[in-house]
Amino acid sequence: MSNIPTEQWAQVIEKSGYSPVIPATVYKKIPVAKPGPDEVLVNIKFSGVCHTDLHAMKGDWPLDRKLPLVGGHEGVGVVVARGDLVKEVEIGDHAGVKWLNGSCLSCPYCRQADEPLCPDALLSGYTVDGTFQQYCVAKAAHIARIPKECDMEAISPIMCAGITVYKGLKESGVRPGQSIAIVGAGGGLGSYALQYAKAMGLNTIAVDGGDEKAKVCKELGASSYIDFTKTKDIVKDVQAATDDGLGPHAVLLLAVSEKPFQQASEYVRSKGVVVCIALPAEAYLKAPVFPTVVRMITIKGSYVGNRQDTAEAIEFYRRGLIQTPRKTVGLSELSKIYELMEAGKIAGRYVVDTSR
Ligand code: 8ID
Ligand code: ZN
Repeated sequence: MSNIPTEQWAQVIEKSGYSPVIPATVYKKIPVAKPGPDEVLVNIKFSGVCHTDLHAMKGDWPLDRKLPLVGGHEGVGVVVARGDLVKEVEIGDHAGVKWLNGSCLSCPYCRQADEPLCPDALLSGYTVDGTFQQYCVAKAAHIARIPKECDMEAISPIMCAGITVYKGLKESGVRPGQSIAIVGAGGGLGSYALQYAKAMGLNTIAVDGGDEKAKVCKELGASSYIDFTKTKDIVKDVQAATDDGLGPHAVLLLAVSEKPFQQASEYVRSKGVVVCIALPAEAYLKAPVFPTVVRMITIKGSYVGNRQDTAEAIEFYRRGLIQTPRKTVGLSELSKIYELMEAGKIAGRYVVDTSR
């Protein structure tokens, strides 16, 4: 433990809200926490910035979080200390700290590997301090194992964005050769969804807005791109993008906007599956009963992933099937990222480097 400092740089949310003029997150020095008996301390090198972190800062979800709070849940670094009960993680291992920081491992959900549903789940950067600091504590059982050959900067957003869309694709039940609409495809989750879907042999219909998002989506292998800001009839356009014109077999909803949640059940193919992943504040799902019934549509939620999903999503990356289109800045510049995110101007992901 001798090389571990007692103080470190962190971005701390001190109050709720959001204003580009007076950012709610403050870059300052705070004490380094000590890991408990079943925990590890990870020297975070890089962390992706997820739209969830912006929700946490604004406090716009119906879920309480701690304050003051260190946000962030896509952190990757090196294990520098471990509690007495930890046997399976070595000092020097590379590890990822995910949204699911810990769970009880004994409730009916945990026993069946639905750990994200654990009523006592600890959430990084929400109910416990997260990865926008240089040293982060996490439950040893839940850290992601990062192969040493993987670049820590590029793999960091897999810890949430990658795992979440990988799990969402599994939940959609689509099979190779089928088609999927990815709504919000040019954003953080979307840019991974396009790649995992392509690696699984799916045709992808990317939906997002603007030319920069179009470019990223095409580069990541989207079969077609529909600009929601330009289309006159999104239902017709999405359906027309499928080979037989009947619509995609599934839809992944990744856009932080209520409207697509109303539209998806209209353009998904009969017997298709709409997977809700984005969490726009105060939004409602609405679908007309008659066509939903007679077209046998499934609408479901999907929430991060379990430890096995994590290992699988990382393995796709390790095999070279997934890239991270990204911009990297210092941790000190976090508020600038929130401004761009709020304006919907981020194509791919922003990553922060905790050393600057
Ligand atoms: O486990 C989960 N369910 C989970 C995990 C991680 C993140 C859920 N999330 C949630 C986040 O909290 C957030 O609400 O998923 C949402 C998306 O996160 P993100 O990918 O990190 O956000 P982003 O990078 O800002 O991308 C959002 C994209 O949506 C597009 C934007 O242009 C942007 O590219 N978009 C919007 I806003 N409205 C759109 C619309 N009407 C749209 N794209 C198509 N149609
Ligand atoms: Zn996230």
